[in-house]
Amino acid sequence: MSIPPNPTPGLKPSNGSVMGTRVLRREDQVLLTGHARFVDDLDVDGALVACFVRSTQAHARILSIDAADASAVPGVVGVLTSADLDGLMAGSRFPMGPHLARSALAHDVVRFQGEPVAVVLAETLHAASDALEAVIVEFDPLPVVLDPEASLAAGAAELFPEAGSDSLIMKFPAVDDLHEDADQILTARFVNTRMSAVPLECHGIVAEPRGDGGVTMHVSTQGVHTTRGGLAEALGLDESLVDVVAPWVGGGFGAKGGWQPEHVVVAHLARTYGKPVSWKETRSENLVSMQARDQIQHARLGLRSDGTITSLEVIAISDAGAYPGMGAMLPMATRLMAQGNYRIPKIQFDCAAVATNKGPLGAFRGAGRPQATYFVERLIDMAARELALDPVDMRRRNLLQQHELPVTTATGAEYDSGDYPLALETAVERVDYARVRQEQAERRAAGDHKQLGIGVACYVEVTAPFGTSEFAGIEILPTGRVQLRVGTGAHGQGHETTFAMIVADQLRIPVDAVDLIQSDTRLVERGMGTNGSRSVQLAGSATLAACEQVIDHARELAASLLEANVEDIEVSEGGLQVAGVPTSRLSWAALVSASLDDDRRPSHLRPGLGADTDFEQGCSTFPYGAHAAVVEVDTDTGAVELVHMVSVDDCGTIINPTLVEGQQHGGLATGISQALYEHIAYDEHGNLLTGNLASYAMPSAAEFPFFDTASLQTPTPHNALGAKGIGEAATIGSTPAVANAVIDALAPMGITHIDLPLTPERVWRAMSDAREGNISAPGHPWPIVTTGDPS
Ligand code: MCN
Repeated sequence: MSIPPNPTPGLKPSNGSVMGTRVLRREDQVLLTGHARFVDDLDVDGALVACFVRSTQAHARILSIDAADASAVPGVVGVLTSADLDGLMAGSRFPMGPHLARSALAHDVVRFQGEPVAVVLAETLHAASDALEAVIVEFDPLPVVLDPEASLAAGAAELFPEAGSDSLIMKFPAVDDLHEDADQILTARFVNTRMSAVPLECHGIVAEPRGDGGVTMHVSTQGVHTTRGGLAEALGLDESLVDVVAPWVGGGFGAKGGWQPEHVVVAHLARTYGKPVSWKETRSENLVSMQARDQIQHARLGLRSDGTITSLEVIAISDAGAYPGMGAMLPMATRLMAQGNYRIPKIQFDCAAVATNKGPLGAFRGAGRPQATYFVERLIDMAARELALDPVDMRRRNLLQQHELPVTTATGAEYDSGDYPLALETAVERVDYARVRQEQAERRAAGDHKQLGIGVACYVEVTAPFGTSEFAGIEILPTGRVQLRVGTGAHGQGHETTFAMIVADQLRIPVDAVDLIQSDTRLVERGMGTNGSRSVQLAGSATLAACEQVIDHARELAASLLEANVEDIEVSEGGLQVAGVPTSRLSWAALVSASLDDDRRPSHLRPGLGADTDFEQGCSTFPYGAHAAVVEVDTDTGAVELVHMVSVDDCGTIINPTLVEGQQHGGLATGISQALYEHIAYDEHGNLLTGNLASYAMPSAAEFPFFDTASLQTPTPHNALGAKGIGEAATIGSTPAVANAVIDALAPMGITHIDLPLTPERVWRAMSDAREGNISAPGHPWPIVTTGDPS
């Protein structure tokens, strides 16, 4: 197979279009010079400050809350508990029924350490902080549930007795004779770590009461309209009475897609007290509540002796934490992607979500898909070892070929386009696979204390999985500048640049002549925000469609003004012209002013040059890629060093290669970090052990080698841009690639698996055990998932 030397698109396509070129991020000027204003920078006159009293217990009944001393602290305006909030509920994007619903402040029972039980409202942050210390909460501890498998097996209802169960089970119709074609079945259990999204900016809100009983909120959020909908419902208000504005947002990584109970409380207080109220989350508050992943999979892979995969059986158990919502839905995304890039004729995949006394589980970069790729790619490596096949060969034997796409998988994913073998071969070539294997053999033979490991992983993922339509509107102003409004909300991705490029390309104007308006419900009519790597394909396509409508309209106007046929009017640099007659042309500014002039505008045309569109893609898209990692494992200490990381990613047609590479780099850091470093940990009482960045292992750039990235471009047929998403892709393939590399280094010791993260301690323990001949076989019984609604 021939490999393109560097498939990353070049600087400038030959047709002169700005699309696909390395336009520098327009937003960096304001960000790098410190002029961007985040929620914390908003200085609202007379704003009161809210701080939350949080549970010290993981599971307990609240016996009493004594706020007398706290209320007496100078500057304190009030200390409120659930009893003072008229039954205010937090609301949920994914409600799981009345028995599992959450109070905005804990009512009677707390279900995780850090759950808000009271709120202090004060004139200053200092007063509020002092008062927090003076609130005395008396708890009566309840049994703490931290093991979702044990809870599922016992059918426990410790957290939600009224619901009758702490588990939600999603069981699908049985696949007939599932493993009948298998010569052997490989069994394994995987734990996908509990992590935190750790955006640079934590949650924050400033809520200002409006004169009409409504409220305007500045919130650090990825989706202002979703946040408005949720807050309006929780407050019992019509949406017209709620405005949500996101100023600059310092990262979200999927975890700022909705709203927090704290947001609801703050908005309620602003309306009740008739004053602006702000809340700025601390890092430790963020770490107790912004948690994600945490899924256990029990898997059986059916195999023929030649390495052909025949079948897959999985039970995925999501540890949904204290209040199942998003955490109960995520296994469904895992299920959708369970077939990976392979031909697997039969799949039985059932799921359960279990409530435990940990922070409520939410979304985080990849949201359900990394869980799938991790177990699929670990299984393939295990199978290769079992069958004495090279892991790359094992993949080659089972990969779906380009001509087999589009295809609907056994779990219902509709893969649109891709060349999975090309991605794998590109990664293998770039990592210099044969040479690294050779060096590995030499080090093994020499008994080098630093052993080399090489891991590969293929992935396919789903983008635009939650909502396949998006809004965009454009307006050309009399100055010739263009205003673009989109329903998505960038929080680091560079949309100001990307969407401006699409408009610039269509209207043949400079990228700098486009102003992006986003993340403000007062200025943008509707939208579903930024999540699931949906923005470019959906809002970008809506932008393209809006431009086309404006051009159609403007061509009619120009034809009339230039006394030419509409068919002869074409877009030229900065305006429209009669084809082949550059002297007969009108700039966009001239066209707008003519259009606003009743005497010059033909009567059948409306004034102004603008268009609003809702692009409906109607389906998701499926980017793919392959990653390869080379690690050195110190067999004395267990320390792992990542020495080479190759990432080959497809996101369909690329708008801006520099921004795509930025997403690849960020995604890789997240995925590698899950493999090696990050892990939310609790002790046996449900105390969070990783409540700050000294104990939660957040890596910096110093922990990584320079990433070796390449792009493939297989356009999707589902939108005119040909674009799929890239925002999460590199996260998804990198975790299993690195994990496979570490296990590969340790293979001669007989080690077949270590649960993430592969910290020096875990690797060292596995090596010590192996040296003592203690290799653990799958010791966990297959979980029984018997009931549930097949829907
Ligand atoms: N792009 C492109 N061509 C394409 C697709 C994308 O040039 N075919 C480029 C564009 O420049 C676009 C960027 O890649 O600005 C990301 O586009 P897309 O894949 O559509 O993803 P979204 O813009 O919808 O971003 C969401 C995605 C998600 S789900 C998470 S989580 C995540 C991520 O983006 N969170 C981020 N990347 C992040 N980056 C930063 N800095 N901060 C976060 O919180």
